[in-house]
Amino acid sequence: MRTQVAIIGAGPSGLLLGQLLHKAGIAAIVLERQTGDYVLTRIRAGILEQVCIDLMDEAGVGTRMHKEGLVHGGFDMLFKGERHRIDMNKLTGGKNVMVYGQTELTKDLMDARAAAGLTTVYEAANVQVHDFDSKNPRVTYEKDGKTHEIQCDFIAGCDGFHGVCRASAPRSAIREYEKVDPFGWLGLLSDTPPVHEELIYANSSRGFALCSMRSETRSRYYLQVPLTDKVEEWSDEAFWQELRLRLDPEAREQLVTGPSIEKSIAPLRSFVTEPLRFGRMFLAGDAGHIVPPTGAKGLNLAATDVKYLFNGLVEYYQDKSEAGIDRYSELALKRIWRAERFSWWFTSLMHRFPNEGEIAQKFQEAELDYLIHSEAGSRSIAENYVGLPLDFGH
Ligand code: FAS
Ligand code: PHB
Repeated sequence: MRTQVAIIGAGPSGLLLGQLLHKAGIAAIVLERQTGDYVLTRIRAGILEQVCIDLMDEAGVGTRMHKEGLVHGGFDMLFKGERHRIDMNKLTGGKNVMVYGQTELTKDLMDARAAAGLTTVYEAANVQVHDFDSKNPRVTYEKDGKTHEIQCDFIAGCDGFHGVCRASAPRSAIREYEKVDPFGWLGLLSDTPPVHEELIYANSSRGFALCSMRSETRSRYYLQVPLTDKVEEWSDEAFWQELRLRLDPEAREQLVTGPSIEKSIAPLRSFVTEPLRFGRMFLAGDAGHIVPPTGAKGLNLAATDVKYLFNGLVEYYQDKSEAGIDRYSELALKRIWRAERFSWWFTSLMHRFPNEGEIAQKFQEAELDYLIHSEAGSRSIAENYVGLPLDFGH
C-alpha cells in the first residue's frame, strides 16, 4: 500500500493532521494500536485555546464545538481561603478559552474521518517505522494475522508519550529534557453541575485542587495526591471530603457531589524532545513533549505542532519547497518551550512540594498576592493561559 503521509496515532494530533491534509488533497493513512472506543474512553484535556478552536474550524469539524463548547473569559485563583478572578478577556484585549473536552474533540475528528471514507487502521499491532532517513520511508504493522507495509513520503509520529516513533529515533540524534514532579493528579468526572461558572485553581496547605467542567451538567475535579497513591484507595466520598477541605466556604457550600463516572491518577512531568524531526519522520504532540496539565497546554500544543507540520507539508506538495518542513522543528519548539515554562511555573506556584516546609507556602501566597494585585502580573498569567498566537515571532 502507498500513501503520501503515514500518521501513527489516532489521538487529537493524528486525527487533526489527517483531517487538515485531507482538506488540502494530501493522502494520509492513520494507524492506531487501540480501538476507537478505547481512545474515546481516555478522559484528558478540557480547555481549548483560540488557536485550537481556529484549527478545528480550518479542519471543518468545529460545528458541535461551537454549539456545545462553553466560552470562558476568566478563571478564579483561590489562596488563603479567598478567590480572586483573573479577567482574561479584559487583560488580553478580548481573548477567551473554550471548555470542550478532548473526548468530544477526538470524536468530532473521528466522525469526520469516517464520513469522508478515509482509512484509519485501528488495532494495528507492532507498528514499526523504517528508512525514515531516506526518501522512501516505510511503516509496517500487523493486523488479522498478517504483516502489512505502507510506503510513504513522510511519517508523522503522533503516537503520544509511549509511542514507537520517538523510541525509533537514533539515540545519537536526539536530546530529551525531563522533570518529573513528586506528585500526581487524582481526577474525578461526575454528572453533577459545576461548583462555579468558571474554573477554580486552588492553592491550599493540603495541596492543589482544580474545579473544572465538561458542560453545565458534567464536572471535572482534580486533587494533588502523592505519587504513591492508588486510585482504588480513593472512594468517591473520600474525594469529595478532601476537595471540600481545599475549597473556600462559598464553593464548599455550592459543591454538588455525586457518583464518579471516571476516576484516575495522572503523573505530572515536563518533557521535551529535541529535535522533532528525523529525516522524513516528524514528532507532533505528546510524542514530542509533555507538560504538567496545570496550564491546560497539552492538547493545545499538540494542535499547534500539527498546524506547523501541516503548513510545511502543504508547502512541500504544492510549492515543491522543503522550507516549511525544514523549519518545523525550530518553529514548534519555540512555542513548546514557552508553554513548558508557563506550565512548570504555574505548577510550582500552586502545588505543595515535599520537604520545602511551611515557608514555601508563604512564598507562594506572597507571589499570588502580588500577581492578583498587579495588572502586569495578572496580564502575564492571562496572556499565557489564553495561549500565544501561532506566529508570536520573538
Ligand atoms: P495521545 O497520547 O492523545 O494519542 C496518541 C495515540 O497514539 C493514542 O491513541 C495511542 O493509542 C496511539 N499509539 C501509541 N503508540 C502507538 C503505536 N506504537 N502504534 C500505533 N498507535 C500508537 N492536557 C491538557 O491540556 N489538560 C489535561 O487535563 C490533560 N490531562 C491529561 C491526563 C493524562 C492521563 C494524560 C496522559 C494526558 C493529559 N493531557 C492533558 C495531555 C493530553 O491531553 C495530550 O496533550 C493529548 O492527548 C495529546 O494528543 P496526542 O499528541 O494525539 O497524543
Ligand atoms: C480539565 O478540565 O481537564 C482541565 C482544565 C484545566 C487544566 C487542566 C485540566 O489546567
